Amino acid sequence: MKIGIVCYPTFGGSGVVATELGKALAKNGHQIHFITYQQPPRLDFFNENVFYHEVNIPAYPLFQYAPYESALASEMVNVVTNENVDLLHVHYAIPHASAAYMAKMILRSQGRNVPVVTTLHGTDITLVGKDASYEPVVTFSINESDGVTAVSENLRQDTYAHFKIRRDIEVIPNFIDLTRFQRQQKEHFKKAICPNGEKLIVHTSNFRRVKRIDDAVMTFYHVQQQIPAKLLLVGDGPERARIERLVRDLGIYDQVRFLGKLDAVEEVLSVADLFIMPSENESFGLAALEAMACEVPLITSNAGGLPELNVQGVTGFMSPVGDVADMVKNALYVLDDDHLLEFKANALARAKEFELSRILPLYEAYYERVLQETRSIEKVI
Ligand code: GMT
Repeated sequence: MKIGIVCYPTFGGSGVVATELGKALAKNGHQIHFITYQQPPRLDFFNENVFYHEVNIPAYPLFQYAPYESALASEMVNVVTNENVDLLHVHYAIPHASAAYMAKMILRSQGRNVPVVTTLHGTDITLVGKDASYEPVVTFSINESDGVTAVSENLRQDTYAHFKIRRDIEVIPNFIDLTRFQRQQKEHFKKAICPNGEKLIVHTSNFRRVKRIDDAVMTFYHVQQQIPAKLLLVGDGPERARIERLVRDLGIYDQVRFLGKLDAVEEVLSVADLFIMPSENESFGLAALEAMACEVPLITSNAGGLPELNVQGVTGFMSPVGDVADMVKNALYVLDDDHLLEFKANALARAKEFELSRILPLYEAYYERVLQETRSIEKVI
């Protein structure tokens, strides 16, 4: 198949899923055309089946806001036409699904039918998409997609609850490449950060409010009062300065390290004892899955799709959003040497259920189904 993939070229979950999916499809012999405004961070290698098309947005003094959606739709039309693309797969509804609809209509006017698959990732539905400024466009473009997937059952249900959706949504969860995400021998790194055998807690995110990093810090604050511990915060974003102030005000700056955006996050996860994700909402929690693959148990909230990943009392624990006292209690239980090894093994076993080789065929089968449906509709017309 020749597939056009549209995504945000960022370290964020949807961009990572789209890029890793494209790479895996290319390895399976499909021809993949990435269409983005910048080279995605994980697309830094050569593969004969991977192509990259940059969306060019010419500057013009009249534009206070550059018309990205139009430029993206035009690039989709060009790529489909020039490269004979069979199907477009857009990740994150806003504005990719509506740009894809526009491209589809232009192509149809030229006698070419190209189906569009939209994958909903989370904030495009739960946070941004619901806003009245976007809602009609999101509803329309989901309904007009030829296939729609969501990364968890919870996100699927949320989409039906918040938008008037007339079509089926297929759940295809996030996946993990266990050849990359696996526990590595990084003892020198662990010794440097935890020279006295402290327990190491890690949080990774894009430092947005929805991640409730205060709760991660407050949980750590209480944990380190009871056992020697360190906290690593990986990632960057709008909350960084505020969280740094909180850490200073609590007097724990020496025990907390801000590592910024890291590409090789698996190296940090390899030395972690516990991963903390107290999010207000989390459609799936790819960062938590990456931690589990590196044998790190979880302390998470029970928001969104997290109960579909974190098995209560087995791979870690879930607490109600904002219940720091419960997270402290659970973290101390998991970090206890009598329990830690079992939780680590359970985390890895659960991660294996989301191995790339299990999830990739679901996407391939879904593409086939959508293509067949499009062909049979064409025959009727
Ligand atoms: O975590 C983020 O805020 C980034 C966001 C994105 O859209 O890039 O991640 C979302 O998509 C990921 C991949 O499907 C999911 O694993 C994350 O749970 C989801 N984030 C939220 O729902 C907050």
